[in-house]
Amino acid sequence: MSQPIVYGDAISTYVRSVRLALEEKGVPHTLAAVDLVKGQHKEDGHLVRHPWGKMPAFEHDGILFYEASAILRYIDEAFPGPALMPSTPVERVRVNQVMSIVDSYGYPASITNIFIPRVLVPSLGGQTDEAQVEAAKPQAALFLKEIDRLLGEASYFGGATVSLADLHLLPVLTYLQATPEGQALVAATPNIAAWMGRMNERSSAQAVMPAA
Ligand SMILES: N[C@@H](CCC(=O)N[C@@H](CS)C(=O)NCC(=O)O)C(=O)O
Repeated sequence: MSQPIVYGDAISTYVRSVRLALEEKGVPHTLAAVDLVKGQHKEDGHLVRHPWGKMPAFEHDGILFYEASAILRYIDEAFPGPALMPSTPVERVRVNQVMSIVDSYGYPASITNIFIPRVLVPSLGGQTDEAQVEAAKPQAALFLKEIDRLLGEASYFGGATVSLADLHLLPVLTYLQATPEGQALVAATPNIAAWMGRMNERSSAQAVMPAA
């Protein structure tokens, strides 16, 4: 089996989720840099990998595909190492539900509408769109409330061991928590705050998200 290639930028949440899964499985991989800030994901070289001009794209054993949740499930199934999906239908539906919540509601509220205007835009010399951030706050609060409810008292979203849901969620919450709005939301959900502490102690998180 050849070493997989992740095409993307190390700062991207979805790239991070894929690399976290590879680390959890103990799979060495290559990160082929596609610079997000420079917009290389919109250039022809990357559009052949991902026609929507997003990241990550993933290559393994001569096949090339994209969509982070599909890549995550592939990694879990194609490589040996600890299973990242739980074994019972009830646990599996929880994992799939959380992954879908991240994609449909969590990422747009937390990253597109809070982290990017609050942190990324100013870091590049621009100004935060306060109305954009303000409008996203109720959705971000609902996101935290729901994932808190879904985690409950469990250690991880799939139960006793780390799952794809945990790896899909961690990079998004890490960036959300880097904003004052997100910090307040995480602090108000102690189970999620404790889960983040557990996740950040993992060697996978330390390898992929060194600043976390
Ligand atoms: N549906 C895609 C979304 C990927 C995505 O939105 N990636 C972000 C980086 S975290 C991106 O490429 N943003 C650049 C853009 O939207 O122009 C997936 O699940 O892989």
